Amino acid sequence: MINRNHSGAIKTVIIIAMTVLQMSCTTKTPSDLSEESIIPKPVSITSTCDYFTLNAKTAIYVKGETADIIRIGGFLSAILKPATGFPLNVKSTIEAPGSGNIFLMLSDSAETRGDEGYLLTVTKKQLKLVAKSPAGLFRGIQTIRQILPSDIERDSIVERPWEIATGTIVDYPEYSYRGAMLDVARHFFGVDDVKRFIDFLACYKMNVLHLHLSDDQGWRIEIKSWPNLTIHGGSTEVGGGTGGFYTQEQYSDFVKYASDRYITLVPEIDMPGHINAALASYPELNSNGKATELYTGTEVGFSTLSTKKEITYKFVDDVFRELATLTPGPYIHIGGDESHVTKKEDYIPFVERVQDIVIAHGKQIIGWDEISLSTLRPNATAQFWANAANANRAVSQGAKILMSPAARTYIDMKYDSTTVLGLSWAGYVEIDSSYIWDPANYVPGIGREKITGIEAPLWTETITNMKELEYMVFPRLPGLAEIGWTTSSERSWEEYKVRLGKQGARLKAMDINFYRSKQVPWVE
Ligand code: IFG
Repeated sequence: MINRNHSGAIKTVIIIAMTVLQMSCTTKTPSDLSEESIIPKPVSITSTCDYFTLNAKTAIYVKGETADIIRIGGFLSAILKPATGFPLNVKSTIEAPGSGNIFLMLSDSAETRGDEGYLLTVTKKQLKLVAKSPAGLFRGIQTIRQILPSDIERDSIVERPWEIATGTIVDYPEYSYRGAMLDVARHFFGVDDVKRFIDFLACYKMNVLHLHLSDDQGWRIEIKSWPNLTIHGGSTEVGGGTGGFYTQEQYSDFVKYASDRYITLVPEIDMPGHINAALASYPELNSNGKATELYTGTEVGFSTLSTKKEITYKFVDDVFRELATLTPGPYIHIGGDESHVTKKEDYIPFVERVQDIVIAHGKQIIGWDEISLSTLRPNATAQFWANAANANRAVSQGAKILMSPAARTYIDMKYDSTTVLGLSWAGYVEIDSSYIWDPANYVPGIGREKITGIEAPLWTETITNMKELEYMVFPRLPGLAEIGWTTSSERSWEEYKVRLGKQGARLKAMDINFYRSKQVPWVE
């Protein structure tokens, strides 16, 4: 017999227990949306403890008939088809579809914040994705991928139920510039490799690909007014391999591939240093009128354009005119790093004149943080990589900062002393090191309001192919993408490493050769 005085208390305990159980979604199928491994971590997730089932009758309805929304529907269909084997036809509609379907639509409703925000609502009857812009829909599709079983990433049919936990996700990014850089100059990577790299960025909602297109060891983009830059300057690479280059047609192909994924391409022609490939291609660019030898080593800081020769500025103008025409994005990266043999009194006016040339061709400049030695033009961005004084000088001139601290974001750094690939001049960068930091307080004086975002450079002195690239990029890239997307107060290493570990099966299904760090509880 329960003592009457206690029955009320017991009733309360039972009600609380039921509520907790309901919230923890105890059924066996994937019915707790908040338990899914989504990277970057969304702003908010509410579970309703049921599940939506994808089946052969499911269609992807898009509201309206714009090319963007049709293409995005097709993109989702192309992701879901291989492993499910379902038709997943894309259909245009003006009103909400019937039960069992996917519905994508654009809306200005308050809940889909910003250019890349989205609202994902999954009920037993429908999966609905709403965004203010096509880019927001595309970012939301990456979340849909991640709340499906990791088998969805396989490229052949997997016979299994395709269930998605129900609930609501409201999401939008912290920073507007969330990117990675691929150095295709030290070792050349072909168009298909660049496209796979773009696929990786798309999966983790990154929106910028910075291509380091020229350096001492190679010139990788065809410039029609200076053809020998690629014919000769593109003919080798670190280690003496055959190198390679992109024709302007190939470059335009992956610019479109990137823009179809709402990824902006930022091309970099590094100058006045890191320029031996150009100096080897054209004697007239050298102060002594003699072409240098092609270089296949890994030293830096030994080359410079002849800042006092007028032909240098014709070269710069021709290169950036052609590159600006090929680049729909707002930025051109002028490099500016490690110009150790350019006198400071020559470097400063050179960088100022190059900025004016890029601006004359309708683009905004980004440069490595040394460019702040010069007077920066309006809308300039300095990419912080090693020198806090340079970054502060840039900010004092009103420039914005793109955060790429080498000790945190350089994914060419070895994980630890046993890593065969990579360099270690900035220290070892294990998974925790690349995750446990906040761009907004990493450099004293560089506050949140000065920062456009974050970028993870992959330098390729020691990286020669896609499998080696994947080993260095994963699993650090997802964490860096999360730092760009998820506000720092919502991030914690202890929680993230478990969520990352759950992506192990997904990375495996995508055939990504990732480093299985012992810091992460991998679930494969
Ligand atoms: N620093 C050089 C890169 C590359 C890198 C390798 C910058 C801006 C070291 N410049 O990083 O060319 O060699 O980690």
